[in-house]
Order: sequence, then C-alpha cells, then structure tokens
Amino acid sequence: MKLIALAAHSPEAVRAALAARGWDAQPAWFAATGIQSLVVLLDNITEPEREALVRWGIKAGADVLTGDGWALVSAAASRLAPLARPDRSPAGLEGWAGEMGRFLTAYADPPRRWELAGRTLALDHPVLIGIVNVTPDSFSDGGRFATVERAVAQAERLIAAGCELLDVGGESTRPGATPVPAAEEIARVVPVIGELARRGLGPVSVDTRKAAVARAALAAGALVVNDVSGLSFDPELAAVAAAAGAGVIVMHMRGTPDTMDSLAVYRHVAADVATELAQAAARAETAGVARERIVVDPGFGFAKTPEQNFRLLDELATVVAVGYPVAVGPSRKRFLGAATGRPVEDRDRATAVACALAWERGARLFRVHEAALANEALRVASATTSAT
Ligand code: PMM
Repeated sequence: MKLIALAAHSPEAVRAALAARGWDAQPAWFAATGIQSLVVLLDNITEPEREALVRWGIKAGADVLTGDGWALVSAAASRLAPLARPDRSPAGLEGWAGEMGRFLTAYADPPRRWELAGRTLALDHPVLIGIVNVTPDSFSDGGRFATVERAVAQAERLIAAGCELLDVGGESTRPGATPVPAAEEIARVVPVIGELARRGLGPVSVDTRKAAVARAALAAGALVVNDVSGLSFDPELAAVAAAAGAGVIVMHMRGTPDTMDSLAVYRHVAADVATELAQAAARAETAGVARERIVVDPGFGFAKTPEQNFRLLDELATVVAVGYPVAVGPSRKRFLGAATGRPVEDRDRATAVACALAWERGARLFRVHEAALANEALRVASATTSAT
C-alpha cells in the first residue's frame, strides 16, 4: 500500500486524482466537490432541531458539535445535500432546506459574472479596480481643471496596468475624516466621471455613501455605486442604484468614519461580518437591486483592528459563502503596515500579497491604488486555480 495525502483546501486534488484514473472532466469535478468536507455553524436553532440534527449526524456519518442554541456540523458536501431538500430532509429539519440550499448552491456554483448597467464583468479571473481619488489635497494647487487632468492621467495608468473598473471617490473615509457636503462631493467627482466616460475610459464606479452623489455620477456615466456604508448611511441610495440598473458594491463597516474604531468589537469577526453583509445585501435586493448586480466587500480597515483584519482575510471563505462575488480593498491599509513596518507609500508589495491570499480564499475583485504589482501577484495566484 502506498499512501498519498491529497491537498484538501479545494476539490482540485481529488479532481486531478480522478482524472488521472480515467474519469471524464465533468463527473470528476462533481465528485470532487461532493466529497469536499464543509464545516457549517448553525446558530439560533431550537432544542428539537438540535436533537434531530444529532440523530441525523449519527446516521449520516457527520461530525456534530453542539451547545445551547447552536451546532457545528462537519461533513462532505454530498452528505449535507439532503438537508437542502424538503422532500429528503430529516423529520424536524425541513425548515432549514431553503437556507441550506442557498449555501450549497453558492458553494457548488459561485457567481461567475457581475452585471453592471449595460455591461458584464467576467469573474473567472482576478478583476482589478483602480482607485481614482479626487479628495481635497488634489485641489490644493491648480484648481478643478488640473484635478480632472490628473485624475484622467491616473485612470489611464491604471487601465494600462490592467484595471477593469475605475473607482472614483470624492470623500475620504479614513478614520476621523470630516464629512463632505453632497454638493461639494458632486463638484469633485462628476467632472472626472464625465471626462472618463467621454474618453471611453472605464467602466467607472463612484465611491459614495450619498444618493444625490450617486444619482449625479450615474447620470455622468458611472455604471457602479460603491458604498462603504453598506447602504446604511443614506436610505435613498439603494433605490437610486436600482432605478439605474447599476452594479452595487456593498461594503461592511459599522458606524461612520468618526465612530467606527470604537465599534470594532466582534464575537467572531468573519462570522459577524458575513452576517451583517448578508443583511446589507438583502437591503439592496429589497430596494430592487437585482442579485446579479451585487458585490459584497468585507471592508478591510473599517471598524476592524489589525488582528481582526488578518482573521477576516484568513477566513474570507465565510464571506464568499454568503453567495455574492467578493471584492476586497486592502490597498496600503494600516494593518499591512502593522505586519510589515512599512509606511503607507511603501505598502504596494504587501497589498499584492494580501490580494493573492484573498483570491485563494475566493475573492474576485481587488481595489488597488497601484495595479502592476497586484496584477502580477494575482496572475501567479490565479494560475494555481483551475478554470472549472
Ligand atoms: N476602502 C476605502 C474606500 N473605499 N471601497 C471598497 N469597496 N472597499 C474598500 O476597502 C474601500 C472602499 C478607503 O481606502 P482609500 O481611502 O485608500 O481609498
């Protein structure tokens, strides 16, 4: 007998082993995803549900750890599948079928496209989002015209370095940053977005928390609204995005840039962020934003300590399992400085590594200040992932 340990972090090794033994590509992939071990945490369950689950676990050969109102289940995906079928689920657990079905569908068939207003971005490869900041220091010399010129030049550099979306923002959301009135934010971003659209540079996303800014930006040619508040700052924003058929990035944060640092208290950061993002995405869908237009973002650096950012990066698969494409924005952030000791202007290498790790854990979109290094890192990372 010769024992070979297969890599278990993805179905790829099992697929390759089956393919090497003559299996066709499709059945090999299905079998590999079915055999893959999944771990789910079930919270807020009743005592009868808990008892039914323990009985099912013994019969199905699943490992179940439980406590008061919760259970943790570890089993092959194919063993969990009956829990997603009301006609086959064990007595007492029929009510879980919908949620289980959504989870298993997202696992077996993750979103492969992102629909923007009139455009589609394929997510079978890493998608770079280039940051075009039009914030106050850009205004300190030369006024608005010079700012538009500079922003367009930066956009051209980002596109040349491989960016597929340009994120234009006119309000700093750094901790403690002062809010900008909507009229001022519009005056900053709209001329830039208009000029990018006129030159066919883009597609363009507007980084704003405000419905009035989003409306003006979409009218000027933006196809995406990127809201760092996760649609919680301005109740009108989701409806504005829905009416325009825009893509929406729903980012996780708590409070405002003023208060967020004091709200970095989590029971389990990845689980809590995933739960809060699922609620934010549901707000978008309720307001009429189609599911295929929504991307979620864990919001690195927003209401999170450096340690929490690293836990979140490691456990990003929990956010991916919410079922929407995942964008990340680690670019030049403080937690990367905490790990490397590098100042903000020297964090593009650390950013590239964080992007590669995030890709490996399921992120598909990467918001960066400088694209060349991240692009290289992501090419290497994505070359290790099969196209299936
Ligand atoms: N970070 C910032 C601003 N906007 N949007 C998304 N979707 N994700 C982010 O992580 C994010 C964002 C703050 O960073 P910056 O001030 O360096 O642009």
